[in-house]
Amino acid sequence: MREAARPSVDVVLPCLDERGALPWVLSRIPAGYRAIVVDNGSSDGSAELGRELGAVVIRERRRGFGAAAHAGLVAATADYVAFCDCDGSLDPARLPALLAPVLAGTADLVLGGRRPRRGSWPIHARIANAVLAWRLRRLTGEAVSDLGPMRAGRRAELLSLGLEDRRSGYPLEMFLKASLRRWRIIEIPVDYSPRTGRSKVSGTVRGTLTAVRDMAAQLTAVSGQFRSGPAPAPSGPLAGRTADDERSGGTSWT
Ligand SMILES: Nc1nc2c(ncn2[C@@H]2O[C@H](COP(=O)(O)OP(=O)(O)O)[C@@H](O)[C@H]2O)c(=O)[nH]1
Ligand SMILES: [Mg+2]
Repeated sequence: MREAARPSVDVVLPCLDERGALPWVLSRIPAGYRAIVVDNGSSDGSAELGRELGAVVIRERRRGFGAAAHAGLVAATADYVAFCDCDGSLDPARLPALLAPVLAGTADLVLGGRRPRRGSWPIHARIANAVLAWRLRRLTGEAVSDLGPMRAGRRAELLSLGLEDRRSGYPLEMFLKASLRRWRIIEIPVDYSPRTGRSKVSGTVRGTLTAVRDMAAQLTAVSGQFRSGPAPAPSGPLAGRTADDERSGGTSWT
């Protein structure tokens, strides 16, 4: 019973009209983990379905992947937090493999490096992703092949990064700030399957342009800091929750 009150791992699932994928995604959440579906204004009944299927559902009114992901991080209470898309492209059953190095204390941030199956990625997304990963390797020295949305870390440390992007730059900002703080970042391969339902980012021109713009802004903002050397690792106990924590600003529990 204690485990239900305080899960070991909270899984943040940003969700915008993912009714078709939710049953499979939630059925794949590992035992002892808690699913937090962050409904980002769905009009297809995702929030109600998520609740029916036993997930914690919170609402985030501000649109944007980062707004949804961050609202989930702020709502989480477990010591460990994982992120996973809610579209059926990534299997939550893989999460314990990502958590293992964090739990063992050998990594601070674990990224799921996507290994695309046939049909899971339009060609422009595949190319853009490879170019981005190459730039990130050069800039940061981290051995990453992909900047995927599936990841795991410690809640207090993730909050202490003070992430500000609320759209498509959120995963990149997390990676860059973690690298600047000299976090131990590792990548673990994860299968990437064709999503269920309609894509909101890489499958649309508007979503792709927004993602490119958001990521370019993140790179511009921090690349100077990498050139002048990584920031020293924070000393003393990590700050824990940030000023961004208050659950206002559009997030509400349902
Ligand atoms: N793009 C986008 N995705 C959102 C938003 N809110 C929640 N999401 C979820 O974020 C995840 C990633 O979006 P997705 O459309 O799969 O992006 P793609 O994988 O690049 O095609 C999905 O689970 C979406 O439902 C939002 O405002 N914008
Ligand atoms: Mg997707």
